[in-house]
Amino acid sequence: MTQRRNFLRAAGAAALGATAVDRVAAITLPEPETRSSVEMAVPPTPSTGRPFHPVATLNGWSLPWRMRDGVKEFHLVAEPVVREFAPGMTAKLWGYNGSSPGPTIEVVEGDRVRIYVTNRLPEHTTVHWHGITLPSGMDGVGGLTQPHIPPGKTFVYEFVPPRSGTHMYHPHADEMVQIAMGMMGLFIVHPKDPRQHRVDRDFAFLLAAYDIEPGSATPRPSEMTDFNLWTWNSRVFPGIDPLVARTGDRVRVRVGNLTMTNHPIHMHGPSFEVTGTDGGWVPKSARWPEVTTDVAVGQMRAFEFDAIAGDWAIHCHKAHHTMNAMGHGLPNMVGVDSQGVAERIADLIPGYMAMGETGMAEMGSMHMPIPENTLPMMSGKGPYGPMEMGGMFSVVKVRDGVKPGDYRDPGWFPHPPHLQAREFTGEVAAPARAPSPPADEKTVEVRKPDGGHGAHHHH
Ligand SMILES: [Cu+2]
Repeated sequence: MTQRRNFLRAAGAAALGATAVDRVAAITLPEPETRSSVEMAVPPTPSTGRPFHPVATLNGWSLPWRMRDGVKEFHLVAEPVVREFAPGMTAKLWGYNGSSPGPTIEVVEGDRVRIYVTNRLPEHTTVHWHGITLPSGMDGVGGLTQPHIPPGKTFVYEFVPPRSGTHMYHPHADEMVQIAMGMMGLFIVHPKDPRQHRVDRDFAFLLAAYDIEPGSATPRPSEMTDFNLWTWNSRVFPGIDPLVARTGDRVRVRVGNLTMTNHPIHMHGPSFEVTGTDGGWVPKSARWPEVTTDVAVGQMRAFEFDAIAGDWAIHCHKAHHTMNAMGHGLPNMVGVDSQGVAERIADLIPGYMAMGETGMAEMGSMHMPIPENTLPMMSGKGPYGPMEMGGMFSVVKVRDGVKPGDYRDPGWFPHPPHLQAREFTGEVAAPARAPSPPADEKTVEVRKPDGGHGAHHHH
């Protein structure tokens, strides 16, 4: 009922707003598609327009379009949404068409694209098409290239993406709030010739960071550096889809960064090559093999590899980005025997528990009381126990028998027993150790900082 009312209100608002732009378009505005499910929906091969191989947006979907007089027409609706970050926690965000990130927009280079944007937010917005070369008046910078889109109004953008690549869209209006609230989406431009840059599987996700106080659901948009939830497509591990492929598949992963810090994305197993940036494709002669690629703020990277059977971790290599909230302000207790202290504090604060004397791994298996709508700091259960991960982490699951177009989780990898680490039960010889210097030769040098460049002397 509510959805129906919202739809009618949206349709009314859209028709009203569009009169300012195009009276004819107002009558036939494409009906906005809405989806709030977190289940990945890979679109079928397109039935209209030029053929392309659709991307798999992790926990996401692609926006359907309508062909009208040879133009691909999309309808984006900027609106408040509810997003499940992982089972056990939902957040009140802003997004597009029912989701954050908004639906992926997929077009082909040379397509004429028309995008209606209806604003159902409580404040004005715009949409910037990040990385796409277009007329500057279509660039979506509020105040600079267009008036802002007021609440309740619809604007229309129209352009022809000249080259294929990995791009994104996001507001260029009150960005600090609107991006911090989850407003973003992927914009993929496919090559005109589908044989060009062809891969078997093409995954895509956006990096987003949120600051949501444990026990609450709305991000604090004024936060500048101290975020506590590190997400891929507004999901955290174990809520992030696995990247499923068949042994030998050529796989592409496209990553865009709309957080306020860089993320070194690291993949276990085969090495990969960065084949594309937000500026286009990297020439073959300029590619090199690596296993980690740093994605800076505002950047996009597409990398490719040949899939090898197994369960391969893929994650941000900043360790605190593979954790959820509550990782904040914990004193470093490694190596500290707090036994006596804990007992004394427990007298004052019932239920007090000392954490982290032997590292933090124990937290992966501890059942601590946590506030409602809050995820454990580290979780994710594997076939051999807790994985002690959260945040920006997933698994590339490669199997021999996966059918083309099948992205369903195949379960855990059945390691051949002789190819898996196991306990050694024989006699363990004394391990080699680095010799430690005799105690009397130990010296401690303390150098006082004397400041600036003058501190460096030549003798
Ligand atoms: Cu990171």
